[in-house]
Amino acid sequence: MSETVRYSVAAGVATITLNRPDKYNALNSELTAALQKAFRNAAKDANVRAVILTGSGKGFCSGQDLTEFERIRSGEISIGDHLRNGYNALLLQMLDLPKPILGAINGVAAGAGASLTLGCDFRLASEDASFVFGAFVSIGLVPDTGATALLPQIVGATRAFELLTLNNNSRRLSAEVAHSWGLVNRVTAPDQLMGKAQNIAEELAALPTRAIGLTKRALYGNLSRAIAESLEYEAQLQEIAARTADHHEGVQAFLEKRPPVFRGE
Ligand code: LHQ
Repeated sequence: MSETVRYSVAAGVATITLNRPDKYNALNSELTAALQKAFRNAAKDANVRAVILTGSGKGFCSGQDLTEFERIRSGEISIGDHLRNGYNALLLQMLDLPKPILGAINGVAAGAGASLTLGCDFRLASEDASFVFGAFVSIGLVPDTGATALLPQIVGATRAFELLTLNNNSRRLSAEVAHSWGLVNRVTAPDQLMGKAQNIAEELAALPTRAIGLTKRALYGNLSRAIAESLEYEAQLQEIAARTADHHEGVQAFLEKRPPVFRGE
């Protein structure tokens, strides 16, 4: 398996680790494909009865790798298809996996990285973790990877709008507030994160796996058509947003390490 994702199994628990620590585990095409493969492996291995998703280093996942955007901006890759084949397929894979997924959120989760935490069934956050749901809008894009469907369900529409617009890098949502808003199940000391994640995952793995899979279907199955529709709608809207001058400015500003100047164009 690709080095951009580490995969290991212990005591019925598969641990999938995003592994581009110098980029805060930004998602490039290789990493997204490797993640899809890891979830396929976890799905078909009968010895795996629970999954942990975590990140290596200081970040959980910083979303789309913005250095890869050049290929999207040049038109070499369609942003809608990039979402459909990459992130949307991955999120549906997570929601459809008939085994529990525990997100062990070790650091900052931004953009599609924050959306991936919503695809987990149980979120355990380190005290060092934080969320940047406004990362999409900060680069002139529409929230994607299911954030527009899942976030309002978890925190309510009022908080979802605020998070998806004003929750930028300088106004990160801390693990503590995320906990009080019901966005994460538990918060723990950083050095205890992986031990606690393994303990909870083993507890989940020891439960009747079929019943857990069916519980996931009951929880998300009714929503899955709505979520699939939302994912497709996000992809269509993203194609529009990606053509705006503000999006180009947002990405350019990040790459040049300067604040963006948006003109509403
Ligand atoms: C990065 C990234 C990154 C590359 C940190 N890329 N290098 C998907 C597909 C298609 C279309 C559209 O949409 C999407 C969904 C999306 O995910 S759109 C949103 C994409 N993500 C972002 O815009 C987040 C950009 N990153 C940030 O805002 C910050 O880096 C965060 C808040 C993640 C962390 O901030 P800091 O703690 O201040 O760390 P840093 O900014 O210094 O980042 C550490 C390193 O990681 C740094 O590299 P360097 O070589 O300078 O040390 C960053 O350049 C790199 N990095 N995110 N997404």
